[in-house]
Amino acid sequence: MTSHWEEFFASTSPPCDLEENKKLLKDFTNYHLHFRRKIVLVTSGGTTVPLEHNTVRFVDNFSAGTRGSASAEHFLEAGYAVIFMFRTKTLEPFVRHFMGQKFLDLLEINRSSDSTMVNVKSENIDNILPVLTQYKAIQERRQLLCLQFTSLPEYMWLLRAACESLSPYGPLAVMYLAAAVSDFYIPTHQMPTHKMQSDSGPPTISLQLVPKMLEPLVSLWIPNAFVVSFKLETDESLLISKARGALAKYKHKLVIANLLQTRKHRVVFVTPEDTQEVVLTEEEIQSGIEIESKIVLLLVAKHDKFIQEAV
Ligand code: 9Z3
Repeated sequence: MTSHWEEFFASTSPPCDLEENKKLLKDFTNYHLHFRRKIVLVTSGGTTVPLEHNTVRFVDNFSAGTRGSASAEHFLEAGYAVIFMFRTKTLEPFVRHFMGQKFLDLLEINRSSDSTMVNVKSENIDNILPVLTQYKAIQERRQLLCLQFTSLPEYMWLLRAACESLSPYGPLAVMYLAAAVSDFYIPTHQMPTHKMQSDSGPPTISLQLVPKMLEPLVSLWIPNAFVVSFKLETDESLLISKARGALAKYKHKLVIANLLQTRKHRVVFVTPEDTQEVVLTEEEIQSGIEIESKIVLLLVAKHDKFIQEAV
């Protein structure tokens, strides 16, 4: 019997850039495997679910990409090779520090008789230099690969391809699944080809459940990796029980549970045995500390223990 996730792939065309991304993944993972470096796949941002094949409208999943992009930076700092798989136009490592600033306003033109230079205005140098220095060092070490998705099918195909490339790492690989993935979608054969017309009256849209990819991911695609999924709720009373439910169902290592309203200063690490809160104090928030620095620090310790136990 074919399972729901197999049906999903059988009935959904791969994205047109999949082969190109597979090649980037292969090159990146082969390169770092040679050094036996720890590696992490960070997924970030939300998926869209198209309502028409020629997509004019779609349903979107909430996520700014803060969790993913900030965590990616902290994994890089901890020496990991990082595959950052993110929703187009959400936050990216390093670049995120300059969001909300007008790029052209950071620069100035200096003309002299024999040359024209574009420079960073002196008042911006202190902000840009530390980030740029880190970014250049990461580029030099080829430590970061960024890959983009937008729709749910693009995310699914890319996730499976990433798992294929990462599986030779065994326990050295961490799957850090912070992307907000849609739970509902319209299967290909039920989706209209063209833009829905308003003169046909209000549409009735029937969404189906998305097969949970965590199931084949943990049991088949990358069974020896350290898999960490995120659970997002808005109702505190459901948070821990839903996280425990996911652990029982998919048999992975750890769920990081968070509430939409408090996600920037409180998460809970949930394992089958216990729960552990990670919180920022008021002083830490005021001094600009990000909760992702604490999350990644704790995770790296857990991952190291996991690697030791696996050998
Ligand atoms: C999360 O819970 C992330 O922490 C957030 C981060 C999306 C809340 P931001 O990008 O937000 O910093 O604005 N991600 C997982 C969300 C999710 O869809 N989880 C599924 C679930 O809860 C499991 S795959 O059922």
